[in-house]
Amino acid sequence: MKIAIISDVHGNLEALKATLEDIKKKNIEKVYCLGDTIAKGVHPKECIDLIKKNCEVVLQGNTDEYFSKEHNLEEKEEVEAKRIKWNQSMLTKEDKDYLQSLPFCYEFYLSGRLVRLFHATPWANNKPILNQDMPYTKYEMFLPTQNTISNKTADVVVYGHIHHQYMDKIYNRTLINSGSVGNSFDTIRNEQKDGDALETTCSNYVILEGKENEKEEKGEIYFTFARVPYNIEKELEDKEKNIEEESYAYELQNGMYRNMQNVNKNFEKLGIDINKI
Ligand SMILES: [Mn+2]
Repeated sequence: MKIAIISDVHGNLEALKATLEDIKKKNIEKVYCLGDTIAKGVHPKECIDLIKKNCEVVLQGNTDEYFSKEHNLEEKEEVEAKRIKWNQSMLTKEDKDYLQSLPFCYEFYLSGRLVRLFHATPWANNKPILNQDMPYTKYEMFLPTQNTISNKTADVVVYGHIHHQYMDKIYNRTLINSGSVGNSFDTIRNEQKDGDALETTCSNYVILEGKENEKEEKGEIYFTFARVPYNIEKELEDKEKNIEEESYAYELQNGMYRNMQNVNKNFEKLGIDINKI
């Protein structure tokens, strides 16, 4: 059984279409989505429709939850109120109800391993856990919480949210970030050391392969990291509809987060000088 795990489409229709085509070409039986289908890009509705049609499991990301719920806009800062209104203007009531109804977590067995999926962490859908975080922080990603389906410690965790694909082994457990379909970026960028920015700005997803529903017998299991190019300029043709036009185009074209100061703060917390890596 091959399962494609996609995440963080963020309203990028060209990236999603290229990814689904790639999945089809590879004869992958199932597609699971870890959330954040909307926000940032100008095609949230089209992306929701494609996700609904193609994904057997769809989880709720922080932006799915945030932009589909009611807000008291008077309490929000002007820029934020504008952002909420803009994102909501592209969704129907049915879309919003659908996003609100999505589950937090999904679990299944593959070749004798308990695989757990969620958007960001098992305790909240908006906390970034980075590849650079310490092993004891990463270990917490495997632990059960009130949001998980079972109260077991997972063997394999696949999550999204940070838009940065990686795999790590922590105490003989496997932690994978699927990367982002529509808004990929690396968490470390350095103008002198960076190679081809398009390498980063591809759609990223992960393929799991193993024996589905096998709880006991530890058989072969495969993790494949996919990077699929897509037509970035075509996606940006509608960018004047985007209130975040410039920062959005910057992210798609450079594979770099618009607000690197926030990322750098995370590194500072870890005692890492971003200029020295
Ligand atoms: Mn997210």
